[in-house]
Amino acid sequence: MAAAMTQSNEEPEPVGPLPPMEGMQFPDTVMFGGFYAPSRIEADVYDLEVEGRIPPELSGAFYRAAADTQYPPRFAHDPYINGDGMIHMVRFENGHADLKTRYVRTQRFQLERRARQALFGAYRNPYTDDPSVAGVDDGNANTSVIWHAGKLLALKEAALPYELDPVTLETRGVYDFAGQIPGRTFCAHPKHDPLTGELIAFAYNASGLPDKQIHIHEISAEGKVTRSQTFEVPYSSMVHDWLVTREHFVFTISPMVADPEQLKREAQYFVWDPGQETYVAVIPREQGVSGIKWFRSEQVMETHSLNAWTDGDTLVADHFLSKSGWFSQFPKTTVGRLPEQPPFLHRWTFDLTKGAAHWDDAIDTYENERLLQPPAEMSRVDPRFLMGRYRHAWFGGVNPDVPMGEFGPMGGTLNALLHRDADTGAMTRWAPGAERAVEEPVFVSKFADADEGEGYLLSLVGRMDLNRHELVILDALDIAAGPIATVKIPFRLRYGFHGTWVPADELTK
Ligand code: V55
Ligand code: FE
Repeated sequence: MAAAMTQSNEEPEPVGPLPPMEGMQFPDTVMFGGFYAPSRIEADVYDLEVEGRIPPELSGAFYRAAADTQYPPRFAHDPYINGDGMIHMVRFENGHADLKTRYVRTQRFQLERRARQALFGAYRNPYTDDPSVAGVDDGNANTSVIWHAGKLLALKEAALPYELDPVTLETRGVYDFAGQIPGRTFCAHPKHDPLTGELIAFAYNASGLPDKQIHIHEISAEGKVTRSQTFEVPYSSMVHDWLVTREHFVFTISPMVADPEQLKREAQYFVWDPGQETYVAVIPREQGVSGIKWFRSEQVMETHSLNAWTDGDTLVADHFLSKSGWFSQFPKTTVGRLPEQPPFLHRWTFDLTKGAAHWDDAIDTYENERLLQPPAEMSRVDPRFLMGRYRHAWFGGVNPDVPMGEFGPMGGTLNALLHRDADTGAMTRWAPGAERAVEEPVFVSKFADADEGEGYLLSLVGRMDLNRHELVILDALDIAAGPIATVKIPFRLRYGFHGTWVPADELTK
């Protein structure tokens, strides 16, 4: 594998001393220009302008994490995901909406601000950092925001979480679960078990460099780590997301690979290696890693999961798969620069009487169905129905009336919101129109014991036509009717990734 990885059609960027900083100018590239340019605006705007009427019972806060690069990067191919964590919060109260945007004061952010320039080099590559920051954690808290055990946490899979004040967004510091978590990383996609209130998480490359271990952490509703386990994977893969059912954990190990030796020679952390296989690990929650079963897949990367459930010996996994992984973020591949392959919504159905104890013995033994022909990504289910059989799902998709751009993890070309009803197979769509893009939606139920899906769908919308953003509120079971309310944000944010909703009564506890 390592030998194959050194063949590249593109000149690698070597590791070495950082180039001198050439003024305060972001690169003239797609990722750093136009509507994708860093925003860097920390703002408080009270009583945002609203078109329509915000439902008065919508009371709480919408949070979203974005990567908003503070200083021009030191490497030309700096991926979007290397940007500094910026949190977008819209607080709803009695039909009013207030906006707050704040950078997470990570160690990295503060050191760079003091130096007035980037000191950390390539994504996750410590050999490219300025010597003045040697050994300093490079966490940038830019991928997701969750609420657990009364704490608001900003997440990054390459580091530990940062805790924030949920009202002021002030940074409280690195949160290591009071020392209960071994290792230097957490994940951006932990799952809340709606029945137990537990937070179920994993961590890969927890040594801080590419390695072949994955940790699984079970954290109680009160924030106590009740179990941490470790298992081995065939190679060091990017494991961005996963699936959790009431009975199983499911990991997809895909050819987005990292090599600790290569990092000493080349700047880029991940490489798509088409010579590598995709493997799937299914682990029983109760028994733990000793009950692991390996399956083999066609060559894909799970870009994000949607939901999964176990029914006896059958496990159904709905997730988004791409045949190229995230090339656009990590352009050097062993086959040169290929166009990014879009993600599609697939359903894998496993027969759990099959599967092998070791990946070497794994064979293809599951069904694979594409649930939707056009590309899709960035989904939500009603969180009360996560890990079990569910009916309603919402996700970003494609507006057939507007030409589609290149796909990337910033979700920039997801220009419609889709609702899928698994019981009827019905699909409905709301598309905001040309030069507008949606983000991953958040679902808010109308009241505590509302039926599945009975609630609101909130999504940020990028208005490229007006160089600003807005937040739309849709009836989750009738998105085609269009927004109930549109909350206007008077400036452009940088596109975000994932976030959450916290009800007002939780915030004031
Ligand atoms: C993603 C985002 C990341 C990351 C890895 O959504 C994958 C894709 C914002 O950080 O580190
Ligand atoms: Fe993600």
